[in-house]
Amino acid sequence: MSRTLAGVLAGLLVLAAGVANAGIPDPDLSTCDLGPDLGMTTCPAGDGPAFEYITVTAKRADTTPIEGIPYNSFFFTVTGGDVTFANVDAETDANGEIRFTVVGDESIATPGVTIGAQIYTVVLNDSDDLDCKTFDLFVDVNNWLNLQDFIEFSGDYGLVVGRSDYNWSGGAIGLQDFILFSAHYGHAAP
Ligand SMILES: [Ca+2]
Ligand SMILES: [Ca+2]
Repeated sequence: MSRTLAGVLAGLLVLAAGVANAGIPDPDLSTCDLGPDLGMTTCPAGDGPAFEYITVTAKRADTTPIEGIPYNSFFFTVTGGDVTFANVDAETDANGEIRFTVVGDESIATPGVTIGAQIYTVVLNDSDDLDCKTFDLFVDVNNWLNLQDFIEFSGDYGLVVGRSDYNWSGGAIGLQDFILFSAHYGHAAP
């Protein structure tokens, strides 16, 4: 479905929601929030790891949460690079919340991207900065995780260096960071 057609259908859904008294999201009271992950690490191949989560909360103008809005009624605007969203939940829960994971690729430059959310045709007055780092930060930034990147990573191992803290654990470089790096070793941008 094209974005334009999706927007038109979403607009009709807003009307239907109003008629059914299901509630229309308030652009100021509805929010998008990041976490618990502190940031996203990207592979040039665009295959993860996934950032958990973008949580969008839908609330009416009277502050009550809106339950049951399906995931495909949510849209995102992203500046700073290309990312892919995947819904974790099928619809908003009793708190009006729905979660999405985010995966980026080599198009993202430090420090990251800014993400805004839209529910039906209602653009929320809330956006968040998602901090990003890449496995391919080192030496040549050639969109390929090769031996040079590994050598640089090895030099950071056991130290506190933000660039290699792939699991966003506060700067410490350890086994979990190595496991993440290893899983993407050899990957390159398509
Ligand atoms: Ca590289
Ligand atoms: Ca770490």
